[in-house]
Amino acid sequence: MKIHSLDVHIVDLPTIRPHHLAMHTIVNQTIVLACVKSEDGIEGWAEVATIGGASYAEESPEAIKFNTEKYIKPLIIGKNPANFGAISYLISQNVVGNYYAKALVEAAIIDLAAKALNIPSYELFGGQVHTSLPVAWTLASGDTGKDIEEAKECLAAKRHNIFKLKIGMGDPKKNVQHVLKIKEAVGDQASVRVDVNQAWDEVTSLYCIEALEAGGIDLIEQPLIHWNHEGMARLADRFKVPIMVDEGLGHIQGAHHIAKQRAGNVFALKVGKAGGLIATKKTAAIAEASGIPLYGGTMIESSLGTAICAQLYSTIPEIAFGTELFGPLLFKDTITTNAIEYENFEIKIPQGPGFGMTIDKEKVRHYSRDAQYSTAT
Ligand code: MUC
Ligand code: MG
Repeated sequence: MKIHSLDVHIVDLPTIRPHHLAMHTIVNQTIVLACVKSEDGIEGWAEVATIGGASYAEESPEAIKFNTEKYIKPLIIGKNPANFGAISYLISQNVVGNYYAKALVEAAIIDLAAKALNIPSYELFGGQVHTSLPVAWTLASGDTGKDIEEAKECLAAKRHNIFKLKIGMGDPKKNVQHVLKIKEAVGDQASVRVDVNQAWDEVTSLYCIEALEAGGIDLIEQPLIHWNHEGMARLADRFKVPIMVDEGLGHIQGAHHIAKQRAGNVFALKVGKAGGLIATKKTAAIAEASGIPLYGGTMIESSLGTAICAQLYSTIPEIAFGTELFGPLLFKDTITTNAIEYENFEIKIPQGPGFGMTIDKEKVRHYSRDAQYSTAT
């Protein structure tokens, strides 16, 4: 079997409410979709997401699409999708960086390879260890009262009992008070964690983390700018509450350095930032070998991107801090005909073939930015 074509679509999907991060407020989440087709017409689909154009990661959705079409596509046409590891290696030898683009193409080829074998993609990664995984919800409405209401609804519906609060925007002291009010409202019924998205300096981190730790907060995600590994190591050494590295963790070489320096004592995995499923699995191995616990992160992907991450995370034995694969619940609409299921505070791992999701091409057409799409397929 050979890969015959690759198409990339930028899709803007509205969210159910504004989602506030330090660098951007999401009202329309942009996802990038890729479709690879074999000569005999089997399709492999994949999704990656980034946040706020180029404000969160170095690659914007437009850069992902352009570089995939111009520089990665010629490397994969005519190749056998069953050899997806060799194809990813070839891409890495010819394209520097561009991790989200690489993840997108690799995942589409894996979907195709698994569909051709009529098996779920996780079987290509050692098979499933988990059939479901704990799933956090991010409270990021920007309003304490609304966040408490949202948290209580989630608890009552048995949907989430882990809450992550985005507190990088605005006054750090007020944000800490906001977090502590929410923790007080949910008490021992839930784990409350914060994501600072790189917004604090070390001095601010010292007094804020002290107050958060005293208030029973369970995890502090990326307080410092992504390059400040030494600062992260000092914080991880100083506090009992775990300091998780997210934006600071990308390629596997960086993961190795962070592990050696203990520049964070929990790793937030993400398939996009690592550059694909193979690299994510390698990152998990680096963490395992270093005694660093894992968290299954998200870039707020819709159902397809969430299925990709969920299937891969399901093959990793220990995900001690659970996952945050809530993406589909934040979107008003979906680009697949089947949905990701959530039950009893967990995400159910989608079953195959491929990543287990069926694309709704009408919806892709409807939300796609690409005017060419209707004629291209
Ligand atoms: C991030 O930094 O973790 C994940 C959940 C969320 O609300 O934002 C993202 C990105
Ligand atoms: Mg984060």
